[in-house]
Amino acid sequence: MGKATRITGIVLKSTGSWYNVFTADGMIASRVRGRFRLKDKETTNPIAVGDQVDLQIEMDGSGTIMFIHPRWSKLSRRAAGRKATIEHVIVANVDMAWCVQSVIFPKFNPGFIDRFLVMTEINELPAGIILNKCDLLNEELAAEMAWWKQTYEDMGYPVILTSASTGEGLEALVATLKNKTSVMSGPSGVGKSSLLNVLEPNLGLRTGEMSDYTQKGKHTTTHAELWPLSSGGYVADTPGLREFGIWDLAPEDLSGFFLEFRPFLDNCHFPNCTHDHEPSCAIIEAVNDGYITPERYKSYLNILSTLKQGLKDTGR
Ligand SMILES: Nc1nc2c(ncn2[C@@H]2O[C@H](COP(=O)(O)OP(=O)(O)OP(=O)(O)O)[C@@H](O)[C@H]2O)c(=O)[nH]1
Ligand SMILES: [Mg+2]
Ligand SMILES: [Zn+2]
Repeated sequence: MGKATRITGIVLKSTGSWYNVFTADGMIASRVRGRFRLKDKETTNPIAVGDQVDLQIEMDGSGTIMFIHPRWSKLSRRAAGRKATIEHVIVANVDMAWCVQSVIFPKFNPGFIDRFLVMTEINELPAGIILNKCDLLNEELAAEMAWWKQTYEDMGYPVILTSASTGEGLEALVATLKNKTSVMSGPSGVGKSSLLNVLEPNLGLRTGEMSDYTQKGKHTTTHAELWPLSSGGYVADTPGLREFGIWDLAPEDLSGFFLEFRPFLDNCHFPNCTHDHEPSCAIIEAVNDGYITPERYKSYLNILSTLKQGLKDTGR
């Protein structure tokens, strides 16, 4: 037999044992060599959706993944239900990450957004926020959401209000997804798959009912998958998350990833200030002076305490 064929492609879907790799020769169902799985124990998935890989084509037409190209970006989080030392890469090689929230049903969750933004800042990944189901807004909630929109926009994050039901905001969304690779992440039931179905009706993604009892989603999407957009580019739909876990961050480094905290960080009395109890803290002063919102500061304290608890849990 001659030299084995090698071909490069991008992983559009991973089911755990099989990967759909999109190549110049079409989609090739591929497997991993055992050694890749063992090589890096710090991650749940050494090969993620979005990875660029080199395949060797086997006799039966399937691929064997021989090489993973270095990632130039990633959206990752702490692996669920495991120790804080394990990373889960949601998607690799994306230009932009969107945190999708619903304004109600399930309840808007700013704590989720703030954890998401910490991870995108750590990974230096541009991020934005989608506030979906705005057809369900009443006057009071609309004012509240307008406040959050302004708050995050002031930090430099784009915020788009959308409705998969009425189509509101979808033009803006289409424009920002065009010719880029983007990812939609967020809690279950916020409408990630519904939004993509409206943008790209032939996708036919499965969408879920809401649980009447808890008003939470039912985790309808079970795998991350990249979809080509007819306007150019790709978008990844991902499974809903209960919480966006932060991976590999020392508590004292957290404040640097709250963008609006940055101008004040050098002015604390103690250089290793964690801004929760220390005297002469410039962050606490900035909150009192109205430069940092109490909501974001509270969110910071919540995350700080989980990071400190995480250190205890792992015995570090
Ligand atoms: N009123 C209203 N309902 C919506 C909207 N978008 C989605 N829904 C409904 O919300 C429910 C959940 O939608 P999905 O698209 O499955 O949510 P998801 O974020 O993909 O959820 P997971 O796949 O579980 O993570 C479905 O019943 C949708 O019909 C919206 O803009 N307005
Ligand atoms: Mg879904
Ligand atoms: Zn401080």
